[in-house]
Amino acid sequence: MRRRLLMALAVLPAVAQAGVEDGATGCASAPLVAYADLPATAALPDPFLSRSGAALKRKSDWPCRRREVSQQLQAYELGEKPAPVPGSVSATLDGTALTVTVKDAGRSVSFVANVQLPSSGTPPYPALIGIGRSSLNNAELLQRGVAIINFPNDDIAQQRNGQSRNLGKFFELYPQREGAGALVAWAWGVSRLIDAIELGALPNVDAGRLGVTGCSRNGKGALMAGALDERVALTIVQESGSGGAAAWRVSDAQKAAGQNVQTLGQIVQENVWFRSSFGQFGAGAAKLPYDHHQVLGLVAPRSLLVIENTSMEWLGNQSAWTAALAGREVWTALGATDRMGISQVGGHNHCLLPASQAVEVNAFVDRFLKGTAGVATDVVHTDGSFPVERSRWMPWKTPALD
Ligand code: MCU
Repeated sequence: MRRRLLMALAVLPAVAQAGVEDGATGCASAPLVAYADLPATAALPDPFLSRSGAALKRKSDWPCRRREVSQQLQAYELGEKPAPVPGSVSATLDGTALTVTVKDAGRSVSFVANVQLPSSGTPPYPALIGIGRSSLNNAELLQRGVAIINFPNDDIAQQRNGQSRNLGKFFELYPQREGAGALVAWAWGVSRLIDAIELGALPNVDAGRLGVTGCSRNGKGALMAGALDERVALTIVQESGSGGAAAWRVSDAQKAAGQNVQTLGQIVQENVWFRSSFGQFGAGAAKLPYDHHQVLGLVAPRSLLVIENTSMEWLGNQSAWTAALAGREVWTALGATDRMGISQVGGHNHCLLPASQAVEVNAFVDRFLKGTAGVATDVVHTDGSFPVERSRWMPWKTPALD
């Protein structure tokens, strides 16, 4: 009997275990608060207090806390990410063009992602998904054994200007979701691309070793894609600025100090990256029950590298430094500090990766996508002069969770 069972198991096809976008289960959270009832909080909110006010005690408390912040981010800022629909994704590969088709409720859309395979290594390769494209050291990454996939984000949700609202394939599939921001539409699309890879649409790519990256506006997208899908092993957010690595509150403070910084109030006018109702926070970010240090924290305990450019005041250089340091405390609480890196280097054009940061990208890619042992990823530095006012912005304590 026992022998027969073992034989039956052995002939099962070797299907890789599919991951899940959000692995939290059995969470009991205090309800979301309506905008009118949100209290103003000057400091960056405490990442370690759940919505009920209870302090986190164990590492195992993190998935439900993470879910709470993800819900807040979607409810107030991005728009809700549609849940995966089982059986809705199919894909075909023609040369380097991967066509992904998603069907839901009688509607169907297709998008094309372009795939470049590396010139070294052994398949299945790890892969980096570029929002639009990757602005990293791509030639080097391909030589080092990493595939690069271009995700056509503008096709999923347009971002030309403030008139781009509700345009793109996401809104063709989900017309009832108008008002959602482009960032969440892109994050949804990246998840469907990952579904297709998990289905085996790219036989030479390893669905268990995927990263996302993007620069500037597309860096904001990379952050949201990594934050909202736990199947993403490594997130590299490049010069994302306000709406990405920067904290809305600290950007408001930079602006109040006379600097030319993009704030929440400005960004909701410029483009459609955020849900239309996000404009209600435009007078100031203090009513948000979270800030972007916690959006960075949604990636924890997976790996995150934040690359910023100190020369660009508009991006909220001081704000991104402060928020990234605050966000890194989440990894510290989870005992995974060296999975989160912060690198801020100026003196170069926007989205042109300096050689010193390419070294850091390679280290994160080697350790977290290629799985190379013994690679140091302790990266925390800025060439800016940004004294961090911890008592002002982080008046909370980082717990050592059991
Ligand atoms: C840093 O990302 C944006 C920024 O938020 C915008 O204000 C500016 O117009 O464009 C940046 C960008 O995407 O540059 C390519």
